Amino acid sequence: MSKARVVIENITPQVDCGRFPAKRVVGEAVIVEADVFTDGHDVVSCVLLHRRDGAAEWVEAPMSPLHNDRWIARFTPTGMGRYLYTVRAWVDHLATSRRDIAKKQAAGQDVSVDLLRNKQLEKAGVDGEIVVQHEPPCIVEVDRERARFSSWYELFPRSAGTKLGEHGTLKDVEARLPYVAAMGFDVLYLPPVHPIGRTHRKGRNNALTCEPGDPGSPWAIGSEAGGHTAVEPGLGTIEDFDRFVETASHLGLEIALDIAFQASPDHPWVREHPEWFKHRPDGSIKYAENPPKKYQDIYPLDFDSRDWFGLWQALRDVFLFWIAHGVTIFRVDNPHTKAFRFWEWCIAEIKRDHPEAIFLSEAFTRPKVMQHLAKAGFTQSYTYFTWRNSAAELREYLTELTGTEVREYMRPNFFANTPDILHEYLQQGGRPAFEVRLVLAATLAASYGIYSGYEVSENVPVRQGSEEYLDSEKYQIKLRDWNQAGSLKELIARVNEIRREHPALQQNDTLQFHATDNDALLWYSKSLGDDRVFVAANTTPGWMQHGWVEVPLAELGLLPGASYVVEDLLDDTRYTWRGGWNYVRLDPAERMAHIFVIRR
Ligand code: Z3D
Repeated sequence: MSKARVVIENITPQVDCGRFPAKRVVGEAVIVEADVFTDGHDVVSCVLLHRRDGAAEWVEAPMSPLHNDRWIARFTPTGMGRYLYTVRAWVDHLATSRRDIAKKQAAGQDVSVDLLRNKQLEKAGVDGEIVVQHEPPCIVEVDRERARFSSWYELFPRSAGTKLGEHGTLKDVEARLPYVAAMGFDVLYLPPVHPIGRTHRKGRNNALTCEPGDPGSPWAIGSEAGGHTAVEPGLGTIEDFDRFVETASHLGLEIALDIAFQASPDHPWVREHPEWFKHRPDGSIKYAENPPKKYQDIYPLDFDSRDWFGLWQALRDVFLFWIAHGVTIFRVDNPHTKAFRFWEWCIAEIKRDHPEAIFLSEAFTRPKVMQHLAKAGFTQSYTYFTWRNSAAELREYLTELTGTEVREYMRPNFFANTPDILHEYLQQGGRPAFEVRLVLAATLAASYGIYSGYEVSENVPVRQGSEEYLDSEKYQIKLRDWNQAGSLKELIARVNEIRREHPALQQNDTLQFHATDNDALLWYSKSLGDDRVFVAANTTPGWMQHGWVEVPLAELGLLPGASYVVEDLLDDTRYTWRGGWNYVRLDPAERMAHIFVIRR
């Protein structure tokens, strides 16, 4: 019980009543708001308290009133790690007395008694008032910049060779690094690089039996050569790996590794830790699944194991092993098929000593499950982007991601394709579809990625109605001509350059869709400070689309009849526009999108 009269409610940002942290990057302000009020007419005062987790003292910042009893203040974390914040408030008797005296004086009333009372209050100060502090404090997890803004390229190292039928090595991938760097990517993501099992090894096109010489799926981890902390001998040695990471970093590329917690029947863990697997009454272990997908070449780990904590620690140590080899970005395979509390523990454990670590959640599952993984600590998340293709679907989905509280904890990473997902839209739309999906991914989301082959518009499915590639690299080595005519590599390089030059594209919070009179066109902008980028995109690769798009003149400080120049950053073309509504024409034969800035 307390006679405190002030109420503090609805602090934002706050995820699940403070159960999980919100997310920010270093140097990004945390703008804190709260409802603060009291009964009657007394004046309330409040301050924001913030501190780095582990620091002894709160830092105090005054809060300012907005409207409707809402207050605001901000702080800017200067380092990575967790920060705590809360709001402290009190009924401010002195401020109340001063306000009332001023009112009475203005009305010509006698204030002599009030002045005496005011003196007493001045002597008592804040100490004389009952201060309320919201408990528990809220948490914000502060990551490095790349957590928010990153451009990913995925390739299979074993396909990096130059001779047909030869297994590419890490040295071969080194030779391809300049190609990836020249396209402007900053994260190079590799599917698992570990030894691949032999038992139940899959053959080409997901065949349940393999032919001699078939390399198997890299996700079928573990053989007599080792498990999650070993390098597939066909790729090289751990020393080769270290050098590869080093060479990549000189080219501005960070390596992201795929961490897939599962085991081929030949994985050392199957023998050394039988208790980490679920055995059926006949002693066998059932293969893994992610319905409707069947992974006949791997065993799932059993998070119900009696030795669950031993398992947790071993999995954590896999991350620590690769961190010791210079990798701090991890794409985590099917995290929704592992215990959520394991992720919460594991990611926190790792970030305590390595706050620079970034975890991308590969979960294409129910929205709540994806969101929970983000709350549990995943830095970035794959999304449904591949399956949102019409303008209306994109508008609705992006509004959910960037315009609701989801944005406080889930950072989307828009992959335009993956080795598992070649969407029908790309299969049927050909090069124009690849062009527009690239521009959309790269301008709608601050983090995006492509899987190699995208730049040469690879679009042949294994069979009609399937999203799997024909002759998928998941089961065989593939050679390609990266210099073929029609490659999108220049467009990709330009788009990545635009992303680097325009801070507006390095965040998602300010995304706005603007009006157009053609439903097949998508017309949107992002802004940050003085930087503002507009995008017009044709979402129907088979058809020319034209129509009128509305420029928010007032927001830009332009008068209704003003004329101004819009410049397409993709090809430096300039157009003179006038007033709010202007005409665009996007013909697949010429271009699928404009990325505009306004020049005055
Ligand atoms: C995906 C992985 C590949 C093949 C399967 C094969 C399996 C194990 C999957 C399991 C998770 C994730 C990966 N979505 O490629 O599946 O497609 O046929 O059974 O080897 O690996 O790790 O992206």
